[in-house]
Amino acid sequence: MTITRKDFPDRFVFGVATSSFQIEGATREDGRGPSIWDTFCREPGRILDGTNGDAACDHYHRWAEDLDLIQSLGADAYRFSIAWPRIQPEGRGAVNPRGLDFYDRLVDGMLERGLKPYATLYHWDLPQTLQDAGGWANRDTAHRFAEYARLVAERLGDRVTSYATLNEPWCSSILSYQIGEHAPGLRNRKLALAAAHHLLVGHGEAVAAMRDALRDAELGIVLNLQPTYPASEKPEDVAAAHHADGTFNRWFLDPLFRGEYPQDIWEAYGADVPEVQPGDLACIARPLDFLGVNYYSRGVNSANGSVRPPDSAYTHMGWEVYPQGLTDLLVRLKEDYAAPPLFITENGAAYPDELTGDRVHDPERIRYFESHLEAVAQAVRHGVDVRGYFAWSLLDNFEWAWGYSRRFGLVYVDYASQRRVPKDSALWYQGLLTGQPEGVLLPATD
Ligand code: IFM
Repeated sequence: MTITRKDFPDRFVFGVATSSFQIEGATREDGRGPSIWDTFCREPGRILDGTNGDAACDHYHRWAEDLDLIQSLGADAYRFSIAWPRIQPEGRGAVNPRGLDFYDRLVDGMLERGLKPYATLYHWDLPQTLQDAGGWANRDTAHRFAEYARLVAERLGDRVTSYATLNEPWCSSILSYQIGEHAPGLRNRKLALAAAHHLLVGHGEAVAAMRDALRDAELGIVLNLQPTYPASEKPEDVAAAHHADGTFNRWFLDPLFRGEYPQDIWEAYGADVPEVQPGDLACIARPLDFLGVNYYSRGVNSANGSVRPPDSAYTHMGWEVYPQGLTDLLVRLKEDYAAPPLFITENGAAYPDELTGDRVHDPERIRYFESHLEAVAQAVRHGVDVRGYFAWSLLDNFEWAWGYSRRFGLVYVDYASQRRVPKDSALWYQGLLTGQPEGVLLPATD
């Protein structure tokens, strides 16, 4: 299979994605306040390898070199996130000018290199002071988020024209407040559903605030979506897959694009459902300019729980490689939700990469990217309006509860020296983007 840019529409955007906490480091510099992830990393047993984000990829200091790398890939765009605790160390009120200055420099650096900035406002690094007041389970956090969104829009709006409010609200609610794997590490379904609702209200309020501050910006949200399939045609397996789809996908898609929660799941949640105030659903369902889709794998469900198909390939995360799921998902978003224009805002795979001299050979990752890009192209051929694709991730980075033990980067990071070494997949991506199969990336850094 050889995929080329010609398989995509003319103005299709290709880029790479990262997030603030996973790469920036410098967690105590230039007035940044503590985030819930700084706190969580210090709790014993939370992070597989006992690490934290203090240094991460040191992107806060090496951003220019990292932007050079993105440019040398031939990318059109860079999806990055803004750390709320750099802008408002307390999560409310006073603004930290040095935090805004950092993103000013970063955005200017992108524009100088011909890269279009795609900003995400919240990729999980909530200011700790807001968590001390209940975090997303407290409705006030939604209002604070809209205030922060407006501050960012007012400062960057003359140069950044694309904003996603939230990254993956399923993770920052269910995974964080019910399953306990992510900060703040709680195990309480009622709080998780309150958090999910307040995240969505915060999204809606932020969209309103940014529409007010900016004339022409494109505003959207990024969801992690996982199509679910029944393990067999037995009615109980079909019902299990439908239920899993409801809790994972429809719980977020339905309020955003239909202005209602899915009735079957609402009933299943019983007394744990969130308090929905008058006007909330209209606020959540405000029209958007795009939906960002993060796709990694599918789910297969039976009445006895989730199933791992035995003949499939799996990544280092243990996630099944299933590109057809991406086509199915994109077609469904068009057919069931009449979704706005779509971007694949994340897609990629972790493998246990090894540095051999100056090379990292990662053929499985290349195959993963190729097959998923083919899946996107297939959805486009079905008439789905997909506008862009961002590979996750530019760099190996802090993979949350997995610490630095899982590598998703196109570029290998030697954390001891902070040396960056483009992997074979980076050369492959550069070949796709520039049309020059023998492209030469920036050499490994010292
Ligand atoms: O690294 C994460 C990212 O922060 C959010 N989406 C999934 C990625 C891989 O787990």
